This record gives sequence, C-alpha cells and structure tokens, in this order.
Amino acid sequence: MERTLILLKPDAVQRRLAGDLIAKFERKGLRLAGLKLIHASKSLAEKHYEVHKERPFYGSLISFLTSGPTVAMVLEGREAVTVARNLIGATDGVKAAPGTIRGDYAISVQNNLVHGSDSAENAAKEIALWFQEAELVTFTPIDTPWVAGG
Ligand code: IDP
Ligand code: MG
Repeated sequence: MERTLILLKPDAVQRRLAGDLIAKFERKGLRLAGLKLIHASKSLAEKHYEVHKERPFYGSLISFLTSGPTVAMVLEGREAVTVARNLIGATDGVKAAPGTIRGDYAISVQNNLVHGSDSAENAAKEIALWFQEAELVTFTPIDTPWVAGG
C-alpha cells in the first residue's frame, strides 16, 4: 500500500471546504493515516515548495501557504499518489477537468485548494516534513481484501 501527502491549503480551510474535500478522498477508497490542522511556518512552507524556489511565483506561493491554517493528511491505499492526483486535477483551476477537486472548486492557478505528492519518493520526503512518525496511525480497513482481490 502506498502513502501520499495531501494538504488542504489555506484557501480550502478559509472557504470551509475541508470536510467536503476529505470526503472525496475517503469515498474513493483512500484511508487516513494521519490528519491535523496546522498553520505552516515560513520555514516549513519553504522546505515543502523548495523545488519551485527559482520560479517567479515562489514568494507569493510561500505567502499563500503561510497565510492561514492548512489541513495536512497522510492518505494510504492502492496507488495512492496517482489516485489522489487524478482526484485533484490539473494545477490551473481553469484547465482542471470538471469532476476533479480543482475542476469543481477552483478558478485560480495559485489558490487551487489542494496539494498532492507527485511520486511515492516525494511523498515520503513530504510526509517526514509535515508529520512525526508517532502521528501516523496504522490499521487495516476491513475492505482491504476487496481492493487487493481485483
Ligand atoms: P501541483 O500542485 O499541481 O503539483 P506545481 O507545478 O507543483 O503544481 O506547483 C505547486 C503549486 O504552486 C501549485 O499547486 C500552485 O499553488 C502554485 N503554482 C503553480 N504554478 C503557478 C503559477 O504559474 N502561478 C502561481 N502559482 C502557481
Ligand atoms: Mg507539484
């Protein structure tokens, strides 16, 4: 089973969409392994988006991510990274397909509600940034054999 880091960024919390968005991931079949509300420090935001350091929008992106609380989640399931990215949709809310989170709820490029890790390797790094190991909970959902059984 794969893990991914999902952030409901400050626009999602401000717009009171946290519950709706968590529900979308759960309904699809991913299980919660960690969940908390956190107001990201500048240092955490900079580490999280370090890959975009040289981009012109980096400063604005850091201001956005530190502007209010974020819901941070670790979700687990079969191909969790791909499943979550497909649910989230394209980066620009204008281009994101209807039915995806950004397609249904976002019209901005920056304020696009959700972050999802783009690979299992990056997920592991990002999870370590946002969560302590002791905050992650292991359990086996009772429908696991339905998924593994194909
Ligand atoms: P992703 O979140 O779909 O993986 P990335 O390209 O990794 O998109 O960009 C990270 C975040 O940076 C985006 O989710 C968005 O908030 C912001 N961003 C990306 N491109 C732009 C841009 O051109 N202008 C402003 N913000 C951007
Ligand atoms: Mg990305």
